[in-house]
Amino acid sequence: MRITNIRRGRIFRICLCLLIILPVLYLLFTWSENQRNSLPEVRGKHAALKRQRTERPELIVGFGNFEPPNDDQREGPGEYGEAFHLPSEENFKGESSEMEYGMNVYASNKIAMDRAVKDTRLDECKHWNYPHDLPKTSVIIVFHNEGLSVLMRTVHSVINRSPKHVLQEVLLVDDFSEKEDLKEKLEEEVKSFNGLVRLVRNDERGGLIRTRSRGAQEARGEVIVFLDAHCEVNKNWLPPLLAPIYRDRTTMTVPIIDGIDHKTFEYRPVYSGGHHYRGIFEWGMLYKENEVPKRELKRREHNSEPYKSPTHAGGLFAMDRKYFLELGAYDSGLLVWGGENFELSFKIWQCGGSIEWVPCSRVGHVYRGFMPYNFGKLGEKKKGPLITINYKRVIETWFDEKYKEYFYTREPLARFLDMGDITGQLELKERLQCKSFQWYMDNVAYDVFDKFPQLPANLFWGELKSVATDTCLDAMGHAPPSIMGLQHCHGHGNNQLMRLNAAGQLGVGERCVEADKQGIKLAVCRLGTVDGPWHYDEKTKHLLHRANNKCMAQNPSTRQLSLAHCDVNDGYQQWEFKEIKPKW
Ligand code: UD2
Ligand code: MN
Repeated sequence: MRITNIRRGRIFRICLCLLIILPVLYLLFTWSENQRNSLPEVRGKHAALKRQRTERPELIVGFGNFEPPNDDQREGPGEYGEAFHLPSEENFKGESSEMEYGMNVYASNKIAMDRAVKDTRLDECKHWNYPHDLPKTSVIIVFHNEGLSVLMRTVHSVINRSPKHVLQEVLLVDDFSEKEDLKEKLEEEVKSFNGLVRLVRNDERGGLIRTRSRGAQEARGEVIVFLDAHCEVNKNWLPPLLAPIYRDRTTMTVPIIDGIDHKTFEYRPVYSGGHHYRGIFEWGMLYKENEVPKRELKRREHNSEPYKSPTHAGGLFAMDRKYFLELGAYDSGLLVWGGENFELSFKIWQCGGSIEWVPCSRVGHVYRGFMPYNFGKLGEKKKGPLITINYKRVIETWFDEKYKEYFYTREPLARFLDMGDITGQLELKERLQCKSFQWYMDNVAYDVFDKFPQLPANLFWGELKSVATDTCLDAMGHAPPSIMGLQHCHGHGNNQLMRLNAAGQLGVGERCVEADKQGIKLAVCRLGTVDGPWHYDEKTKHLLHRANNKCMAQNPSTRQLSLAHCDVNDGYQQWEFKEIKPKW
């Protein structure tokens, strides 16, 4: 085809125009992006700052760049985190709200939404400069049937104590609450923040684990921070959490949790004396804390700097949003509550990330007296204790074979539970080429064994039944130290399933059965030990306390348990282990 000169000229002009217009459009676009993302102070320099995230926090002589002024003189109930006691004529109302929420919401209603709290940080924390262009953050709060004033105090504290340019939004995710207060009233509250607070609601109960994953999907910030719905963040809590993520997007950061009293809303530190603690676990997968080993502390120059931790309590942490999603969010097979903290921790460490606890970021959390909600329909579908099912999923995915046995020795019931399908989880582990659990134990959680050594094999597991009275040794639902009793045998629950191990330890859950002059007791097992005083003789059916050379006996009239001189003819000294075989 021949192209005429006129046509050639036209094509040339079009090309020329495009050559001029396209770069101009590109420049306009990037300029507006920069405007959108940047602070007034760094505008212009922003292009250079954008991906060069090498800036480190810096300890300075004066106050740090995000350090807020002192709180003005404030007066009122609960100000500065003081305990608030209801007048006695209102105690009844307070107590009934405690029954409903597991905390005194009636008292909370009288405390200002934006009250001041005690600054519980190390003094040094006031003197850090943090990078100015910290990633925009969505604070996600999932809730189910929480008290409105407690929830809103969480929101107010976040908004008042976070740098404006960093806080993308507060995202509230309602996990199918039924409480009237959490309907229109909450919506009114949300509106008053002019878009900074967003509310989304589940169409059915998802449980906290799935609801958090949904929150992460919905969030718009580069970083997500999860908080429980009954928290108050402390001064300058956010920049120190974001700084490690800014440098390395595969770091999860965890604030130090302070306690808020569930009756008086007193705000007080849980840890004292400037010691640092970190999250670990025992082999039944109960969450524990341990003083940070010197080896870890020594990696840092200053005492207020973050340090590495094997795991975390679960509720409060910050993470790069995309990284959280790349790791598959939480295993969606985990139900409602429990174990998700381990799942995420193992996944992060084994698949190349890390967890840091941040001393300069403090957040108060109301530890409730009891769990005020049930697991709804989600709980009914499953046979057996749901939390143990979650643990089983997690350890079957992340533990090596040897370590799985540690778990089943401590929690024999778990062998019988149906954990559902974990192929998706195993595939993810494969795809991300995650390291072994042995690597994690050697390099990260090496202090676990000091506190919780490997348990010797169980000789028996099940109910411990009195031959004379057909009743079973029972922890009676009391917290240790407490007296053990006898109850009719029912073969389930945490109170009657006993383990006698090859080293003579008689255990119920994580507790140990011991004996002294007062009787047979449930005690906290001595940390770092796995042995015990008991020997079971299958012939005589005696449970011998070796140190005292006496046998466990039952008083025929009072039914009380004690140690007595061993007598082969005394039926009240005879015990049988009845193995449990749950049919699930
Ligand atoms: C701890 C964690 C919690 C979570 C849990 C284990 C802290 C301080 N708290 O228990 O965050 O990791 O261990 O799973 O580390 N919720 C729902 N749907 C539900 C149940 C709860 O949205 O079905 C909400 C609830 O309103 C609250 C949050 O999830 O905002 C955590 O629940 P919690 O406060 O009862 O858990 P907690 O603190 O006993
Ligand atoms: Mn909580």
